[in-house]
Amino acid sequence: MKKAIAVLMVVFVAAFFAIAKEDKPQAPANAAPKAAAPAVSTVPAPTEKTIDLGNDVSLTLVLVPAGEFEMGSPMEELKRDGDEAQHHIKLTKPFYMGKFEVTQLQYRVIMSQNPSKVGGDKLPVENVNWYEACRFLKKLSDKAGVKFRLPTEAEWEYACRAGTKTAFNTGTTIDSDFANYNAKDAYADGIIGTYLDSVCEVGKYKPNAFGLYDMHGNVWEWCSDFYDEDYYKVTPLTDPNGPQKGDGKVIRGGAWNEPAWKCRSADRNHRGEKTNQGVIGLRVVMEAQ
Ligand SMILES: [Ca+2]
Ligand SMILES: [Ca+2]
Repeated sequence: MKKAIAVLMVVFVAAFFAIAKEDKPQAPANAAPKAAAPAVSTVPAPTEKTIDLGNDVSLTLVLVPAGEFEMGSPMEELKRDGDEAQHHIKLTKPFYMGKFEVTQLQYRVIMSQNPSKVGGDKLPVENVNWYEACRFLKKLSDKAGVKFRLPTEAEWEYACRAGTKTAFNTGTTIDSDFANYNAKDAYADGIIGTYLDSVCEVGKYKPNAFGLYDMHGNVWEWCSDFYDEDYYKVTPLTDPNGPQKGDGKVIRGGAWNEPAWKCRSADRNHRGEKTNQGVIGLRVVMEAQ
């Protein structure tokens, strides 16, 4: 009798497991093996990067995304120049750009000297010619172990506009609450403002939508491109980097002594590579890794 019960229990337990096994959902015979999900980062790319220059000095950069924009100015823009014909440009690579103009402190820590006419650690370095700017960038690259360079003219304007299409990244006009320029005359529907008559500390005014300061005014900023007034007629529409030769190098953004119209996003200006002036400085670009 005991033996019969034991046999029954074995049969019962075996049947139970057989049923349980059948209840378990089975993968269809023809199902493909499940592919591993691609790694999706939920952490947004950093929008700022800070580079240590030693001696407690650092350099902060802002990530400028790849994108497209209308480079140049529309025909109706007040006081535009003939070299600003509007055309659609595509920049295929994001890049990091100096949040501020290069300061005298940053320049000195890399070059062990300061050429500026008006001294001050937080003032932008000025009175640097194009070759000196490039030497600074080379030494900075060697020190940081990353490539620094000047912006191309297209990168500069794209960064300045930060998505805006108006004469300034502040709108159809600008005033002395927004930038350091010669505000003795009003531009378009703007107002007459305070003229500081001097360079000022970087970062004093509000940044643009990319987080870049002083793109309008304070000091002109060297670009890597040669200047040619007709370049926009022949420019490649993707990642342009200027003509092969030209009348000096491009400077952008206007300066503390310039009227508003010379500080417009689209305004182009140029100087010989060996020109040192107290109104010209630079801003760095670091290639996004
Ligand atoms: Ca500037
Ligand atoms: Ca111009």
